[in-house]
Amino acid sequence: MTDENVDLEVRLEEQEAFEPPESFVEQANVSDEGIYEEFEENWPECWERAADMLEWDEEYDDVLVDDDAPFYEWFTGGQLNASANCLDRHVEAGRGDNVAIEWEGELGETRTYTYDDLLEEVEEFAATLRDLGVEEDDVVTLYLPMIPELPIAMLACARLGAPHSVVFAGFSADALATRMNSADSEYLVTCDGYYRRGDALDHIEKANEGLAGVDHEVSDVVVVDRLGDELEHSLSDNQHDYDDLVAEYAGASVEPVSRDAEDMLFLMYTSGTTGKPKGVKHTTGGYLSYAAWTSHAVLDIEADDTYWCSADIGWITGHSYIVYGPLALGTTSVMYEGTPDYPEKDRMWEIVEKNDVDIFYTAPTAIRAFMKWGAEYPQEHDLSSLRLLGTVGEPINPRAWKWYYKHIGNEECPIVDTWWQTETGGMMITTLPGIGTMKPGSAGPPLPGIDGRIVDVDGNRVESGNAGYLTVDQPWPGMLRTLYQNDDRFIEEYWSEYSDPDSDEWVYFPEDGAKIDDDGYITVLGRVDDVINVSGHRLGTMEIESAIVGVEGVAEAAVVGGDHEVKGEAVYVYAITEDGYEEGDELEERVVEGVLESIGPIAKPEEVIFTPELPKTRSGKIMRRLLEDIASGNELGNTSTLRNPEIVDDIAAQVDSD
Ligand code: 6R9
Repeated sequence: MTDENVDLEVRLEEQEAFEPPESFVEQANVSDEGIYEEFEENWPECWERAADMLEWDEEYDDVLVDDDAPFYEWFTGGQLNASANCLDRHVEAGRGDNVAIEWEGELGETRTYTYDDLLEEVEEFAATLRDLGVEEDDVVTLYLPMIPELPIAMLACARLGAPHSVVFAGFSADALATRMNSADSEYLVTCDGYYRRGDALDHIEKANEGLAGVDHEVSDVVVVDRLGDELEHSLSDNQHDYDDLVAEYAGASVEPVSRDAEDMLFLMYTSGTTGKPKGVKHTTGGYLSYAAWTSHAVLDIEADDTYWCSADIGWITGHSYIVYGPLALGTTSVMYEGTPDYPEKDRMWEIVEKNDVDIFYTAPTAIRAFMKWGAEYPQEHDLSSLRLLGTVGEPINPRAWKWYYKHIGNEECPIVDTWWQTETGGMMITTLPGIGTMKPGSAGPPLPGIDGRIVDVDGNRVESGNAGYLTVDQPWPGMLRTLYQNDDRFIEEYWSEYSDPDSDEWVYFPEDGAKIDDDGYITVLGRVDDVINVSGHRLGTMEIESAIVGVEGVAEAAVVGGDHEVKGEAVYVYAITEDGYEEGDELEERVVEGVLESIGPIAKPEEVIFTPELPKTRSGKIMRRLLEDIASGNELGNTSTLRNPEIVDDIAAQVDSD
């Protein structure tokens, strides 16, 4: 490094606050600080600003109805269609030639869909689905990787008023079956396979295996042919080839179905405290307006931008910020099929350069990987088109933040560190890029209109400088409405901790710990429930545990998250063998296999530690914190409350020796 560079590194390392550059502020969608006060004073009417981002078939009567809290309703009486908002209105406004989706396959092939093209194919596929019998309110499951047919299918469902339930393609057959069963879903859209690091992966086999586990009749399955001759597959009687169907309906037009604002737009399953994934229900009016508003205010997206969110559409981030938010604003959304280091470690930067990407949104785990690979990869490319950077999914450590700021943003792009969840539908805590000072590591203040607080166990606000629990004390349009067909669990999971039902006070509890500073900036510390966050993906420890205790030879298991340099957290398994079974490689392999089968590769254990006992409190609870500390190599705290303190040293010694 030159002296100049060393100085720069030192300066950056010491700097704790960063101002958005003037050039950014001048053009920002939101740059008036008064917006915070304006929202506070006009709450809930302030949310009309979000609803105004959309085109309504029927104007709404009320912004918020809270008669039956926490079952809040937004924009009641209003009617709209999400696909019409993402497509038709841009075409009608003469912007049909604008590129909607710029898709890049892993092997380098590209597909460009203008808004005209996208509308055409969405209508064709909607006609197909309708002809197969899909009706309003039928849940259609989409088990597809990052290919254009995924957003096309989502928008085709939205056009018909049929909620979609996207299952991440990396999830296992079991996970697919569980989700289809839970949603009583009778339709599936999937594909033959896709590419990962240049290899053709069989996907249809997994889909078929999943279908075999569905407990009701599945009427139709549509299969996209992604791999062509690369993978021979046969279709059974109720399975149809996507291209054949769409060709049959070439040029079809399908009127978008007007949906009530509160009608379900989609279901998204996510991990929670128990072993069973939760079906988070999002609605048409509130969700879409919130996704559009936050895309406008936080991501600063404008119609003539090229915007790239590198998440997978199988997660909420992809739903809100690859598909619905950006397309509602009429922008160009880049979609990349593959892995960031294929064929080389500069793939992301090559895509940014080639497409003149203006705004880039990714996860801290990706940034840590880029950092590890080295600054020479981004340096090979001209990244000067970038105007704004964002992160989501997990806390970002200040070092990674600064690396991103310097090596990707060239110290010219603000960074928005956005805290939110599947359940919140869109961003909740982050600086506004044209207004707020940025503090690396801290997400920032709650967005205008969002009443985020940090409280102690009794629900009282903590003094600044202290840690506590994050709560949201007022509803917002993008919030989940319930857990699918399980209102009780909805109340129990999110509204039981800090609410006071007797006085009709409802407080949303996201299950995150956080601290707050003098300026009201919130640093999110991580989950306080049994959810771990591996590379920004939410996994329930109970889900993984139940997969492991299903493995022959395992008597008991505890799963915890341990620190990991790139993934943030990694899965550590502590397992007790059944009598008559031997600890060792063979059983370890079967444990790993069991996890892969029931969840998928994202949950793959980093380490399996066999132990004769698990550390337990006197009341018999597994001391997870202790197991986490062992996995992370931390100092072990007081173990005197344990029933079996001696076991801790035994386990720790084993982890050290591995
Ligand atoms: C969008 C998404 C939600 C959980 C959430 C929290 C963690 C997300 C974060 C963050 C710190 C951020 N999380 N963004 N933690 N800083 N900027 O990731 O949804 O998959 O439901 O995960 O992720 O723990 O509770 P989801």
